[in-house]
Amino acid sequence: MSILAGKLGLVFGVANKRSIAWAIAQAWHQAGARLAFTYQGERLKENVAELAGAFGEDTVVLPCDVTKDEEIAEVFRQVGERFGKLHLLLHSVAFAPREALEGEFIHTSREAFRVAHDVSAYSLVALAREGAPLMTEGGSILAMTYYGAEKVVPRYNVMGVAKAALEASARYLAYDLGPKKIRVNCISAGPVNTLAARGIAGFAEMLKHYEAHAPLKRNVLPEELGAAGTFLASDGAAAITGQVIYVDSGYQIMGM
Ligand code: NAD
Ligand code: 0WE
Repeated sequence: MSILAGKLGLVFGVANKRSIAWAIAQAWHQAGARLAFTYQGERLKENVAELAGAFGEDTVVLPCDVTKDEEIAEVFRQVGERFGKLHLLLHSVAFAPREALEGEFIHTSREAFRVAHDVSAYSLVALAREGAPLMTEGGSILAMTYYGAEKVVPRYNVMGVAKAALEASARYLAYDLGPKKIRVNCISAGPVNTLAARGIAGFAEMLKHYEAHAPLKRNVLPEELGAAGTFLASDGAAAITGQVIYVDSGYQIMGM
């Protein structure tokens, strides 16, 4: 079932094979999309090039630190040159300085707040603005978020505030880009053991907490994020925009 046949996509946020971006990229690829990838810095170049190579040796792989306007501009210039147009864009990028994810939110420094919002929220606005002109046949922009945007998850701290900004940004972008048939949605994922999650104190307990309390009594699988991402990218979701879709084993519905 090639529901994304003929679609051209650009993926931000692959660090390694455990990245949520990689799970969604694989699903998009299996659904027939042709993809290009970006990586954050030299350190990740080989990793991403090797993974992307699985989709063919000529897969486009470009550097992009999302805090750098010049790098963003260059990515879309290159994608314009190689693809000519674009249908799908995945934003699977987040960062807050480590010290901001420890201890109390009240101690968040001005600089940590700025960095978290720049990398994790503003970047969606920048990527949407630069990507939209290539989405001449309409498109689907997808961003990854987390429940800490709407309820307090101890130690998620400034990332929760940045995710709230990301989700609100997705709604305003959905309004701006709707007339161009470009949809903007978020997937709110339950916890997944990735590079960004590893080393978070208490992460293993969080996985156990979901197993105990989520209606489905289990954690989310990366391929389930891929399947949801494929649906949102497909014409089956043609009338869905500005939404946050929970792929979290049902955890978000619980009050206790
Ligand atoms: P990951 O570490 O594999 O991915 C995070 C990515 O962000 C990396 O590829 C990293 O290179 C990129 N990144 C950070 N700063 C960047 C910058 N300045 N420029 C460009 N890229 C930058 O971890 P992941 O868990 O796959 O995270 C992907 C997304 O999913 C994030 O938005 C995260 O908040 C979200 N999310 C994760 C979980 C989870 O439990 N793992 C749950 C819900 C949502
Ligand atoms: O969005 C995230 C994590 C994003 C993240 C991770 C790190 C670790 C390394 C952002 N910045 C950094 N900075 C670093 O230095 N998640 C949804 C996973 C996550 O992180 C948590 C969680 C969950 C869930 C942190 C505290 C509590 C829960």
